[in-house]
Amino acid sequence: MFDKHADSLFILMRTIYTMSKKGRVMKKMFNKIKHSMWGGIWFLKPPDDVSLDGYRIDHVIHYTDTVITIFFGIVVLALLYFIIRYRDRPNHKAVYDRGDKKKYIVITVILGFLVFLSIDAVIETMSFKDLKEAFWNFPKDEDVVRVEVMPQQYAWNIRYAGADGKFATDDDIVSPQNQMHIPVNTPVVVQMAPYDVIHSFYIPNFRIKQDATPGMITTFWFQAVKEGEYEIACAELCGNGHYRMRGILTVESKEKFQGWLNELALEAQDTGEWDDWLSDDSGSDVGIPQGWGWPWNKEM
Ligand SMILES: [Cu+2]
Repeated sequence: MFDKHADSLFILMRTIYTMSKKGRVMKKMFNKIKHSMWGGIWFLKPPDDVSLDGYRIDHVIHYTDTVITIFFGIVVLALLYFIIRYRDRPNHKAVYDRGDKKKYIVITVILGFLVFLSIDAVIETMSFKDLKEAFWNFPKDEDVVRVEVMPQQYAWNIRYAGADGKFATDDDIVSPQNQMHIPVNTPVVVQMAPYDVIHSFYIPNFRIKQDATPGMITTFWFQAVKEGEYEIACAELCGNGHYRMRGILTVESKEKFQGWLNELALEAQDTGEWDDWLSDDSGSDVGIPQGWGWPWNKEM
């Protein structure tokens, strides 16, 4: 008799324990969802934004997410309403309706305009404002770091102007493949042209994604506000080795950046050949193009 009571007591305690544990797990899950929604209504936390103007892109995405979620909710509610309101039931006769009465046409046009004005028009306005104020508003001051980027199957080639400040000259500095360094709090202007096919220069932490199109030199700019190492990815499926196009963008102080450039310049003087110290790029079938680079396109 006592045993039986002990047993039920044990089962009860175990149940309470499991439930409380489950409760904690549920709470944890809930907190996680709440936390990830904090940055908008994304369920995944976006990468840290470490750029001057990345917040603009985030705003457009958050706005889009919010408005389309509202419209989605309205559509689902309307569907539910009509499903219940016009369901099949005794003594209910279905009536055929072409929906071409003036009233319906007016409602449809108004709804269409509502969608167009609250989604398309607003996003378009936000985007053009951002382009004008930031992304197409290239820095005019002298304190700018210029970089030439030439993606190829399957690596990133990065070039700096060197001491003379001019590209396509002997003192250009070419960094080891897939390694880009920039100074913090300084505008970086990039000119990019691919060696072979279409690639796309993507730095998620900066909200920058720019296609590299054969036959074109594309210019874009960004500015880092936080030091650190960030990922460069190719965002255009460019062939079998597409996944290998992973680069590292190092953001460091101006002094460190200058030091890194000087070191590369010295190394190049020692070997007399830019790409010698890349030849041990093990297992890579990347043929590094010789003598790439172009005089900086001032028109941009
Ligand atoms: Cu690529």
